[in-house]
Amino acid sequence: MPRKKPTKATTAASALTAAEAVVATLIAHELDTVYALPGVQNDHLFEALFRSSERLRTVHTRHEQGAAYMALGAALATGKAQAYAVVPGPGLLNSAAALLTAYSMNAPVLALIGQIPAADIGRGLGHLHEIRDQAGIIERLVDHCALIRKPEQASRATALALRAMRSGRPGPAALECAIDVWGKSAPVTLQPPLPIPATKIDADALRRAAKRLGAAKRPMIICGGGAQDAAAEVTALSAMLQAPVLGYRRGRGVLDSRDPLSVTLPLGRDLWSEADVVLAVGTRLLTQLREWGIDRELAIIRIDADATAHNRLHKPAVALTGEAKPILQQLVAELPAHNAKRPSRQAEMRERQAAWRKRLEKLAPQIAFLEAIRAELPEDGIFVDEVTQVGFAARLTFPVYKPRTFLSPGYQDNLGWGFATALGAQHARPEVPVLSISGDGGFMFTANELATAMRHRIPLVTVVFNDGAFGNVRRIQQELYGNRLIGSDLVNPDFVAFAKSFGAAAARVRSPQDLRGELRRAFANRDGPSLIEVPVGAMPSPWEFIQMGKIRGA
Ligand SMILES: Cc1ncc(C[n+]2csc(CCOP(=O)(O)OP(=O)(O)O)c2C)c(N)n1
Ligand SMILES: [Mg+2]
Repeated sequence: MPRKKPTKATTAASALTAAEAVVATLIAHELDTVYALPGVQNDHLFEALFRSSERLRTVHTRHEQGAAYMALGAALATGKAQAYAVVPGPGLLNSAAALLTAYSMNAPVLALIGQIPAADIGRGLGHLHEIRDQAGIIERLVDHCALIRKPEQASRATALALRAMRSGRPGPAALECAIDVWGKSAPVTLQPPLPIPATKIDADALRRAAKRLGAAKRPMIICGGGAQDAAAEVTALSAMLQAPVLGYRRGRGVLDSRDPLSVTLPLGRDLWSEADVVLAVGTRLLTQLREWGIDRELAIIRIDADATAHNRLHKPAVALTGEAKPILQQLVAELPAHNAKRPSRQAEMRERQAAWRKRLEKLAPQIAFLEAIRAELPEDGIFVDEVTQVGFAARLTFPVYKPRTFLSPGYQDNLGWGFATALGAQHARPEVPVLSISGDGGFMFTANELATAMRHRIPLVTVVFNDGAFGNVRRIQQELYGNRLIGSDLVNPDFVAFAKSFGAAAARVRSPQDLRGELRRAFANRDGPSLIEVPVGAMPSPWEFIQMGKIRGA
């Protein structure tokens, strides 16, 4: 479909239901899928989805959290807006952890949420799925929400929500619509995509940033999720400044791990202690400012889409508000006029990375499995992280080559996000292999969505590391609470038989070498999902490499 130019002009009015207007507006914004779970409040919406199913696919899941996580995964893998639809009350609440995660990750996810009859909202009459102050609950989860009150408003409300999702700090939005409004029809004027305000770059601040960076002796760049669309600019700046680039969870893949200047957390902390200027791109810097510490010798230059984020913890030397890419483009253009000559830091970084790799060998079992995965996952394949031992190690050691190929849940770090999020990523990017890792604990949060993977033939490859425990919790109880184990042992199904019972391909392997072979087989099977169970023992703790404490300041 050719990209429509944003325009203020609107098309002529024709009679549409509110639901049809929303669907037509989603299509005009180039959405191609709604992840959804139906119910009576939304019957008219599904009727409209049925009628438009050639242009807007409906992918139904087995639980609302699956629908919302799939939309999140699709948004993270594509960088484009995605939508999900659920019934009110329990439907909304079932999807809420994913919506919260989308908020935390600034991911453009649109929630379409049903409502009880319009005239009775707020009256406490006990309608099906009624919940007190649904709008108030939604308001805490998103930056933009609205109730569609009549069909005439539906298209513009949708376009406004989709614009809000991409303006300022990006993130999710929600639209509510009552059971008796979705199906009402009226002459509706469809709202084409509204122009997204371009980043206005503060020229003075930009010059000051270029001067500071240009004069820096030991500059460093730290990337968060907000840098994912600025890989070329970060790469250019890193080379010009000989600045190492730290990416941990959401910032991984912005600079290719094969670049010697690309570093992860432990070495990043050492470099933070030595740096005189840090360029922070699309990151909250919470770990750095709260855990690692800061002093007057270190000047921070912040680029953040959210103007209110700059001064929350620390006043930066220079603050630039807006999308990272256009700001960094100008910085790349301005820097040569101010840039000092610096010796190459490549050899130094290679050496220091090697020294850290030696220390990280403590995580040998995790690293061996990750090496097997990296060897089989193509360069542009997507790795979806989880809150599990192999995931923690992946954040520290897994080489990532491209942006948007390492999906990690950010500060929610919510157990159980991985499998359904990965399903969404694979659904939205069918042309690349997606690999999901989970522990036995996390996998069971959304394991029911294997049915969704079968129904929609989603060729996701899932590796479940089974230690029969909430292993992370169990280890903490062993090490810090005198081995008083509570609530951390797990009784599991036979994961291979479980996956096969859905019709999925499944296998069990015990060694990294056998995992490689099975992965190759699984990636070749594009016909549907594959699960590989890896029985494992307790794994060494990664926490000494993650929570490393203060290194600067008083
Ligand atoms: C939503 C949510 N609930 C609880 C936790 C706390 N938590 C962190 S790790 C963990 C155990 C993970 O178990 P599993 O998935 O089997 O991975 P393992 O540590 O055994 O590798 C728990 C319960 C969390 N991070 N998120
Ligand atoms: Mg486990």
